[in-house]
Amino acid sequence: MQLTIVEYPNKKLREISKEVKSFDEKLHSLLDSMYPIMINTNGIGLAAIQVAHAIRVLILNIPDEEGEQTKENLLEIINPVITQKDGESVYQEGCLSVPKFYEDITRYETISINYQDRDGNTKTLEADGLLSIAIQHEIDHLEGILFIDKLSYSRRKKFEKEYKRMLKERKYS
Ligand code: QAP
Ligand code: CO
Repeated sequence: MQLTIVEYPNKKLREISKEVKSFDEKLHSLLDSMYPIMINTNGIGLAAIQVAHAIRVLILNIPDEEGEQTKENLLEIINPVITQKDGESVYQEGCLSVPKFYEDITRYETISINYQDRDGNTKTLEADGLLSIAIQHEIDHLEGILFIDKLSYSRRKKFEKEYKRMLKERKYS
């Protein structure tokens, strides 16, 4: 399946993604195609809406202690629901749909989620650290929310200005 990353300010990113009900070949094909595009663009997390599919699907591949990103650590998360959340942590986030921009964002430190895997089996996962941050970032995508929406008014203005400049420069290069 040929996929391309949808970039801000494309309105597609504002769509609310729909619950997955069929855990079929079509879903597997989408998941299988999302992984290489995430890896090739140096991502650690990707939601289906970022490749123009408005369904509640996300993948995560967090580097291990050695900094290695291995497919054994790939998480495929479908229809996630946060069931517990606790604490606060700040992390400098980025997003494949908002290239070249990074900002500190406050999120819950630890979360628990219920979700389904590619075969529809129900799972639970408790996460902290970068995994917890990444899951919250990707679940926001399912609601049409981007990390830049969480910036203060002044930082958001600064972002819009820098981003416009970046897009303009990219057009002429
Ligand atoms: C979401 O983000 C995330 O601007 C995943 O030029 C971010 O994979 C979760 C990326 C931070 C937790 C913490 C961004 C690649 C990748 C860029 C990503 C870029 C190239 C972002
Ligand atoms: Co993102």
